[in-house]
Amino acid sequence: MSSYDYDLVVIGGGSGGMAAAKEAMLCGAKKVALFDFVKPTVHGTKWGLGGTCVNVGCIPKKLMHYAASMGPALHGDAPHFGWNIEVKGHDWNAMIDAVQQYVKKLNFSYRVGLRSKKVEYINALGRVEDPHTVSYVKNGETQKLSTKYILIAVGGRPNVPSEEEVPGAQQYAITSDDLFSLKTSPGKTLVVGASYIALECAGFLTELGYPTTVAVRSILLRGFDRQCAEKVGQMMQEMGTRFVRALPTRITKTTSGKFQVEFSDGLPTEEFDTILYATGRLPDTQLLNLEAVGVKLDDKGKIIATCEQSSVPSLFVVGDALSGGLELTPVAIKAGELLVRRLFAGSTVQMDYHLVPTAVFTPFEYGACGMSEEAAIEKYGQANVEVYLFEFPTLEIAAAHRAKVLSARVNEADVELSPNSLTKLVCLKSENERVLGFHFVGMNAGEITQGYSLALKLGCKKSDFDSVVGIHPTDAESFHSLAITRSSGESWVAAGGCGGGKCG
Ligand code: FAD
Ligand code: NA7
Repeated sequence: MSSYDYDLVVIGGGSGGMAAAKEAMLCGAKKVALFDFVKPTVHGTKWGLGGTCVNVGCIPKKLMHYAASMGPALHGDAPHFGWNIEVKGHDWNAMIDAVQQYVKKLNFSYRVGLRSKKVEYINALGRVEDPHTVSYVKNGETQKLSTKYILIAVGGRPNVPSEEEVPGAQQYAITSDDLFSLKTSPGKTLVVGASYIALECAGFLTELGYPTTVAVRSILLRGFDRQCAEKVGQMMQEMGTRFVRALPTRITKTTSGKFQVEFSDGLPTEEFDTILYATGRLPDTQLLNLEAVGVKLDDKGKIIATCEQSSVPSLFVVGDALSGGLELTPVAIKAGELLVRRLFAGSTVQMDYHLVPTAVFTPFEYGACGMSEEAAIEKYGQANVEVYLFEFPTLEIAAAHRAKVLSARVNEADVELSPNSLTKLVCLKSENERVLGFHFVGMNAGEITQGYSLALKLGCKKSDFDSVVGIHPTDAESFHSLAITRSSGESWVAAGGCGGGKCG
């Protein structure tokens, strides 16, 4: 008989925590409790069970990406192919209702999921008292639970510069935590930050028709392949997003309710309806009392762990709060499930954080698995890395003659978009061109990259790609006829042709 009230107490009911709690019950744990509590944003936004992904992350983001992608298709492509429809514009509130209704449905199903697995759900802030005790406050009274294991899965929250750094930012700016349930349409928007969250939000706001400016501190999509990151930026710019290399230095509210932004680098002061900060996220570990019980944290407050086990042996961590991890939902879920299988079902399988595929859901998506060209060269040397490239327009977009939105502003109406797809393989010469990095910028890059990540996991070579017959006409078939190397000095931009294919 266990001397503890619980086998496992999970703090945080997001992607990792929910998955681990339910899996623990399937693996033979007798009693599992899960805490989830959402601290409202400075604007009072809060949400239900399920954590960042379902409420203020992947799910509403992907739905808005989809909603937004209909804009260019309806305005540009549809009339070209004979559709006679009157598009009166976009109703922000209708979209928010649709998205939030779906999120609420998911919140409900997540509660049912916990109940059906007999996980006890406690809607309160959990705090670690000692390596085997978690406390919380209920009706003004402190309650304590004893447990064999504690799993921290508290995720993170957006980090906005302090009042000293950028006066007005904390008070007036919203973050992704507010955007997906915003009650009024954002209007003219300034997005600060150049990571995937910033670019995804700027991308869908632009496509929905809101004039959107991105304030970039240094480079786009740090950590990703540079050529692909620049391609994402180029396509966003052509579709109407404005990029400035300057940052807000002060934000004030005008009498008309707009926000006046003073900028660095000589950029003139400008008014916006909405300021969205997407300048990174910090782990939500401050209120957990972790250092007092001996848990080692890194300089961002993330938990340092080996195989998800912290410096306190009974305390584990998965998801965004893990130091050195990857801030992605499927990573949190898999790490949580594998961990509890080891704790309760005798498994020895560890989480593999390598070759994790990921996608950036910008208007033309970017999917990647493995190393960027820069990382490969840094590790293996320039002479040992070969890069195969092809840049081409998607068949349907080329046939629709989709025009640059940017061109309207510079009075060059009807200039067609540049080739919207970039196909790229980064290969290791000394291992028979083993593919180190798979990269695709284009339509449905998320779907395409998921499939190819299996090939990378299996250690595929460039010759394996060459041996596969493509599906015509698709963008993905371009991966099976890649012939132009960076070292050849030839242009990798298609001259004519039919999308990703080789015909013609
Ligand atoms: P979370 O899902 O963040 O859940 C943590 C939960 O713990 C929260 O509900 C929090 O309120 C609660 N909590 C915190 N402290 C306590 C406490 N003391 N007591 C009780 N409860 C507490 N990932 C992808 O894979 N694909 C995407 O497309 C994608 N898009 C994203 C878009 C945005 C805008 C954002 C912000 C993130 C996105 N992510 C995406 C990342 C993904 O959402 C996270 O990696 C994932 O949610 C992390 O899961 P987690 O379990 O670590 O924590
Ligand atoms: P990231 O990846 O840390 O990105 C933060 C972005 O915000 C990045 O573009 C930063 O520019 C920018 N930034 C950070 N601070 C500021 C300030 N003060 N002003 C302007 N711009 C700023 O965080 P995310 O949350 O977007 O991504 C989290 C994880 O997702 C990340 O770890 C990856 O695993 C994927 P910089 O490049 O630093 O100049």
